[in-house]
Amino acid sequence: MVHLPGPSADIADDCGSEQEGAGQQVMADEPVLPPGQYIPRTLPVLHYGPIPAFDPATWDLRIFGATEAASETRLRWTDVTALPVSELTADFHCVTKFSVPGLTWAGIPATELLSRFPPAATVTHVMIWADFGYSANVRIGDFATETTLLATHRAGAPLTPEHGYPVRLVVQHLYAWKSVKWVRAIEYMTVDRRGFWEERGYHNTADPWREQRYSYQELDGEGPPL
Ligand SMILES: Nc1nc2c(c(=O)[nH]1)N[C@H]1C(S)=C(S)[C@@H](COP(=O)(O)O)O[C@H]1N2
Ligand SMILES: [Mo]
Repeated sequence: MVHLPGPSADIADDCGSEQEGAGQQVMADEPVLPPGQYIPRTLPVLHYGPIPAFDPATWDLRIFGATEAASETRLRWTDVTALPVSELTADFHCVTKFSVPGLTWAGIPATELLSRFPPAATVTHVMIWADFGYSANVRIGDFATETTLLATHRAGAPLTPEHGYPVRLVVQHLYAWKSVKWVRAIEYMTVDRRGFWEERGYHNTADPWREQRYSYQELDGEGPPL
């Protein structure tokens, strides 16, 4: 069943606000999707390159770059599993236009990592690194949102290998390519750099509610070039 996008895009254009929900009619059981999105039958698996093997004895998560402390942090898997967790239910929006409503995640809030391993005051962005060179840059404000998680679980069970086991980022309010699977490092940056897809023609910010899909939209703010 294909779900057609709600009127949020038109409303945003008319009133100059990108917020959804203002005055629109929505059926109670119909999720409101960002413009141009549809709901697929199942959660697709989508990534570039192979699924990395996980060995808890050698695996680590590095926090490096412009840290407040002089040195970088290297967490082992047992360090990560000792951190506090929280839960999140959120829709998942891929730039290829599928949206999966109501996924339930559990994991370490990004705010928890930021408070335990603080960035320098000058940090503006983070680069989230995975195995095999995949990366995504995220503005510090998007990363520091309460709903941003380093997820270890989905639907009450550990992530499956293809969905990012042992740990993936979930930035629920951005297109899913920013939700890096198999996270191995968090780099604090004082100058923005583009990640894997951002360097290959995708939007630097990636807000699905503003339909920020492609990098050319950055030139004139919104929409395709005339
Ligand atoms: N490491 C890594 N993470 C990644 C990707 C990737 O290629 N490599 N693809 C991204 C994209 S484009 C999407 S849509 C989601 C898909 O997540 P899923 O496979 O769990 O549905 O993962 C994101 N995270
Ligand atoms: Mo995607």
